Amino acid sequence: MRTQVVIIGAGPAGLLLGQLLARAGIETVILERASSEYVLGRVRAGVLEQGAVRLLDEAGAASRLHREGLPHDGFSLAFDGRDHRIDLFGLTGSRVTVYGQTEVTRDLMEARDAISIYEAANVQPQDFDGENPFVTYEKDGVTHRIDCDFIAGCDGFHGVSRKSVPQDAIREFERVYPFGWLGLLADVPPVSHELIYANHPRGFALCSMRSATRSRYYVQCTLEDRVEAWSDDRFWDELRRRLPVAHAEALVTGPSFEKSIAPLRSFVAEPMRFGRLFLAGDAAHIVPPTGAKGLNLAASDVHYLSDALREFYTEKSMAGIDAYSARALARVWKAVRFSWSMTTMLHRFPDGGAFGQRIQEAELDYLIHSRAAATALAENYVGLPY
Ligand code: RFL
Ligand code: PHB
Repeated sequence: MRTQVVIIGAGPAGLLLGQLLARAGIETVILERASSEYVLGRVRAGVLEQGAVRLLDEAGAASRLHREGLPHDGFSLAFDGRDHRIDLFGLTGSRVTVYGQTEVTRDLMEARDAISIYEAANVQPQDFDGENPFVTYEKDGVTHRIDCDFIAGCDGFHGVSRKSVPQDAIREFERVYPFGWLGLLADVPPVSHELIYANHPRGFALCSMRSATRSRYYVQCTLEDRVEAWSDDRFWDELRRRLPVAHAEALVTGPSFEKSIAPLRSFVAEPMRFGRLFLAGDAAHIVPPTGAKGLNLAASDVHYLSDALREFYTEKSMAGIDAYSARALARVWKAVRFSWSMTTMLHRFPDGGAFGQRIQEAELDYLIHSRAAATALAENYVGLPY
C-alpha cells in the first residue's frame, strides 16, 4: 500500500494533522496502537487557546465546540486565604475555551476525513533518512507495509517514533518534578464559574470543569501516593482544606467517576525533524499541566507541520519542511518556560525550604500588584501567537 503521509498515533495531534491534510487533498493514513474506545476514555486537558480553536475550525471539527465550549475571560489565583483574579480578556483582549480533550478527540474522530487504523501493533517507522520511507505494522496477526513520502510521529511521550531516531541525532532536555497531580472527575456543579489555581501550605490545588454540571479537580500529591489510598471523601476533604473558606463552604461534592495520578515533567527533544520523519505534540515535548499548554502545543506543532506539508505538495517547496523544527521549537520553549514557572510558583516543593516559600510569596504579591507582571502571565496563558 502507498500513501503520501503516514501519521503514527491518533491522539489530538495525529487526528488534527490527519484531518487538516485530508481536507487539503493530501492522502493520509493514521496508525493507532490502542482501540478508539481506549483513546476516548483518557481524561486529560481542558483548556484551549484561541489558536487551537481556529485550527479545529479549519479542520471542520469545531461546531460542537462552539455550541458547548465555555469561553473563560479570566481565572483566579488563590493564596493567603483569598482569590485574586487574573483578567485574561482585560489584559490581553483574548480568552480561552474550556472544552475537554476527550470531546476534541471525539469531534475529530467523527470528522473522519483521514483513514484511521486502530489496534495497529508493532508500528515501526523505517528508512526515514532516505527518499523512500515506509512504516510497518501488524494487524490481526498479519504484517503490513505502507510506503509514503513522509512520516509524522504523533505517538505521545511513550511512542515509537522518537525512540526510532539514532541516539546521536537527538538531544533531550528534562526536568522531573518531585510531586504529582491527583485528578478527579465528578458530576457536580463547579465551585466557581472560573478556574481556581490555589497555592496552599498543604500543596497546590486546581478547580476546573468540563461543563456547568461536571467538575474536574486536582490536588498536588506525592510521587509515592496511590489512587487506591484516596477515597472520594479523603479527596474532597483535602481539596476543601486548600481553598479559601468561601469556596470550601460552597464546594458541592459527589461520587467521582474517574480518579488518576499524573507525574509532572518538562521534556523537550531537539530537533523535531529527522529526514522524512517529523515529531509533533507529546512525542517531542512534555510540559507539566499547570500552564494548560500540552494540548495547545500539540495544536501549534500541527499548524506548522500541516502548513509545511501543504506547501510541499502545492508548491513543490521544501522551505516549510526545512523550517518546521526551528519554528515549532521556538514556540515550544516559551511554553516550557511558562509551564515550569507556573509550576514553580504554585506548588509546595519538598526541599523548597523557607527561602523557596518567601520567593513564591514575593512572586504572587508582585503578580497581583503589577499590571505588567499580570499581563505577562495572561499573555502566556491565553497563548503566544503562532
Ligand atoms: P497523546 O494524546 O499521548 O496521543 C498519542 C497517541 O499515540 C498512540 N501511540 C501509538 N500509536 C501507534 N504506535 C505506537 N507505538 C504508539 N505509541 C503511542 C497513543 O495510544 C495515543 O493515542 O499525544 P498528543 O496527540 O501529542 O496530544 C498531547 C496531549 O494529549 C497532552 O499534551 C495533554 O493532554 C496535556 N494536558 C493538558 N494540555 C493542555 O493543553 N491543557 C490542559 O489543560 C492539560 N491538562 C494534560 C492536562 C495532561 C494530563 N495528563 C494526564 C498527562 C491534564 C493532565 C492530568
Ligand atoms: C483541566 O481542566 O483538566 C485542566 C485545566 C487547567 C490546567 C490543567 C488541567 O492547567
